[in-house]
Amino acid sequence: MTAVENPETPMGFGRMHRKEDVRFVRGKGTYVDDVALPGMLHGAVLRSPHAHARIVSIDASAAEAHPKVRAVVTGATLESLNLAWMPTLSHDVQAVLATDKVRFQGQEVAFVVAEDRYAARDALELIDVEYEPLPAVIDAKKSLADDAPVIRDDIEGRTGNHIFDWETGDKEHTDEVFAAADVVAVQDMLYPRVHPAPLETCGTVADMDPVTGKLTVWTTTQAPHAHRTLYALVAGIPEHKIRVISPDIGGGFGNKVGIYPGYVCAVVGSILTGKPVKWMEDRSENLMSTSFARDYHMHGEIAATREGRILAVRVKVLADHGAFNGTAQPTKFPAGFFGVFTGSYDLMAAHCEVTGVYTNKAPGGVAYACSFRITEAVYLVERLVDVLAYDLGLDPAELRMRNLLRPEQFPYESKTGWVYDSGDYPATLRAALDLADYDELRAQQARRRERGELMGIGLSFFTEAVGAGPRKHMDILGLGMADGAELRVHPTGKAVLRLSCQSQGQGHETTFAQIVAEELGISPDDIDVVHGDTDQTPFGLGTYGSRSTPVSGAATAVVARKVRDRAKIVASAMLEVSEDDLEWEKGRWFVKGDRQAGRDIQEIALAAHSDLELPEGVEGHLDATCVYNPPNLTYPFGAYVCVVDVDPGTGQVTVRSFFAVDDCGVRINPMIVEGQVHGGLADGVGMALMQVMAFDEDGNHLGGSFMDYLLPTSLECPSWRLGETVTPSPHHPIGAKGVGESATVGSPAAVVNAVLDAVKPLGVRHADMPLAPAAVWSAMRGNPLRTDLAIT
Ligand code: MCN
Ligand code: CUN
Repeated sequence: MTAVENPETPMGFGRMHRKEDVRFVRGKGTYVDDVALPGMLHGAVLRSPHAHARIVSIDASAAEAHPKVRAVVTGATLESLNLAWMPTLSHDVQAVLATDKVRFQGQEVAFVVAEDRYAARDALELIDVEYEPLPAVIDAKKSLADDAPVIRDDIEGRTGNHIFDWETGDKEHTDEVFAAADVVAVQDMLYPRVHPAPLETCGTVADMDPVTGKLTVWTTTQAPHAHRTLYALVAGIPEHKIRVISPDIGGGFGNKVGIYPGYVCAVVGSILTGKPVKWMEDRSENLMSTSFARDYHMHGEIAATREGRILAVRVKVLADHGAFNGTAQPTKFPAGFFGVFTGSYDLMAAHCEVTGVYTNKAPGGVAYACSFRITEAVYLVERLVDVLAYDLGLDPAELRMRNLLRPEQFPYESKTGWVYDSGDYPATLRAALDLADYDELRAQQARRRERGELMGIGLSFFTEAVGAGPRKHMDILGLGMADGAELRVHPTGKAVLRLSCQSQGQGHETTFAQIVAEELGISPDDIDVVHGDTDQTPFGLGTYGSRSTPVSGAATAVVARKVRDRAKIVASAMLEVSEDDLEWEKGRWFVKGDRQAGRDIQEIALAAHSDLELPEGVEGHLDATCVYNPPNLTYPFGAYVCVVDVDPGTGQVTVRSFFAVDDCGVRINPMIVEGQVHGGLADGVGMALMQVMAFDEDGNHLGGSFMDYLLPTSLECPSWRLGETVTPSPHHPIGAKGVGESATVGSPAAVVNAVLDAVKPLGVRHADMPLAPAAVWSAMRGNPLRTDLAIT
């Protein structure tokens, strides 16, 4: 890790300690669970023990009779309030509390509101639910069988588990290119179901004021405004009577984008009792029932010439969406951003088909530091390139170098219609190979192989698409993807910036202040960033798909520039010169040719609040607002090299070193960017080597605790070695691209490629994640495992 070179606050971009850490390192953050209101009650959720069962009856009378219980909410209660079903962010509907059937293990069946958390939990035991178990569909591959039980029989006319077919690219042309190609490499691969597992689980404190009719909801959400709109639409509460507050968040990683039944139940509990109600899930509940990611069964094919010129990629995907997530993203793109599966290469043709299916698992396919399916897309193409290298007997670095997009091709429209904004890919790959001393690593590998040691070197090159974004790509609830920013400079030159995005640990209070500092020359220490409160911030769709810098960051730069323009008018009045005679240098306007004659931003701010006479039609004060509607996504990219050692006896993988060169355009705070990359690389090691949400045949969830669902720790991670290249985004006001999910997206393929490179002498061409010792050991013996069903 690079040390913080400049601990002093920079007047703009550069390394600086995170402002929010002053409270975090002292344990002074305020999380949802820290919210305590007078008279507050506590909720607990009763969950289904079955993956698939008909509900015969629910008898809550004993629970209701518990002296500390204030209310028991069931699906029937919700039906009477017209709240039994809620829309998911992906245009499907989910039962808030099951009424007819339970459709995954852990599904919400009833909600108890009691005087304390313990009583609420105890009372759950008193609810008598009679179930009639049904066969469960766990394997996506079996969900389409004629005799598979229909999971979503609540949807009229539904006779099977097939949800959608989606395709992109030119099938005919792709097939032609494949038919004429010298070489076609084919590989089936699974990106198993994983869970974001943030440190803080999900929860809500709901407070419906019976007098004013105002509902205040403290909740763990990455998108407070989207949640408010959804509450308004579903519950019929006027939007101005809802305040969603997302206080400090202990990690989101996509887990806190959606709305969960527990949130709605807390709101209903507060409406029914007239008291504030807190619901906080525990770890097992979080792991069992909240948003999952991946679960993509991919069949990939790559066509090339004998010399290693890649011509085309063809893909078929079976996407397991669990029980309630009809589409991963908007109806336009039911496979999310999987369309970027052409990766970073100059292809002639590409085509993919995705089939989505329901299974008896928690709603899946949403998010985990993923940019909505780009993780799967990058993994697929980066594995295919390695498989091709294996078949052709070529060095994977050389094969990538020959086929990467060239700088003069940007802006580049991919064969599936994505317009990559900027990049110099060969330079970034070269930087990573140099950083890793690639040739020396290969020489060392050859020496070790002679000694019977299994050392592997794995590469990946990824292109991300972040900053949703134009409606062409994405919308939620029919809303666009513009985000607002408001900037107010106080009379003494201190400022407050209000944003619609929400930090879950990314350091927004620091970096967004740095953007204003860069534009206006006000110290970041003098700028407060307000977010996470719908009453205090402008509308916008929040933080996911690494969109804060691409969208809210752009809004921040634009709003600061508007303030600068206003400051110019004030300065011209102060200096009694024409605006045309003024020139800006960071923090002040001065008279061209006379640097002494100028006014700094603090003087201007004071004057703007005084009785200074301004030109006709110009208002006083120094404020501005901006709604930024991004013209395109931003496309960060990077090249990763991973080095592993595999124990020939046990299949245990040790990640010896990892070299990562990321290009996210202009870096606002390089220290924070590096932190984001470190976290994402750890995620990648976790997914490649140990994380999987497995199920047994009956749909029992086998990952309900961190004893079973394994997360990487510092012991499994090497000391990351980072490099950078900087290719600004041409359409972003400060040239920045998002970076929050880059390393999670890009690194799993590098780790898997490294492990497979290590066991290549044994003839292993592919094995599925997670490459836990049993999986590697089995692959080494020619007997690959189906990891999502076999490993716990
Ligand atoms: N940044 C920068 N220069 C750039 C790009 C980004 O200094 N060129 C800074 C940003 O200003 C911000 C941070 O890096 O402080 C991440 O920025 P960005 O890439 O815009 O991503 P978001 O802020 O929108 O964060 C979302 C992204 C997502 S979608 C997931 S999932 C994820 C991630 O961020 N979840 C995280 N990183 C996380 N980090 C932490 N600690 N916790 C999570 O839950
Ligand atoms: Cu895809 S996880 Mo992040 O977008 O919140």
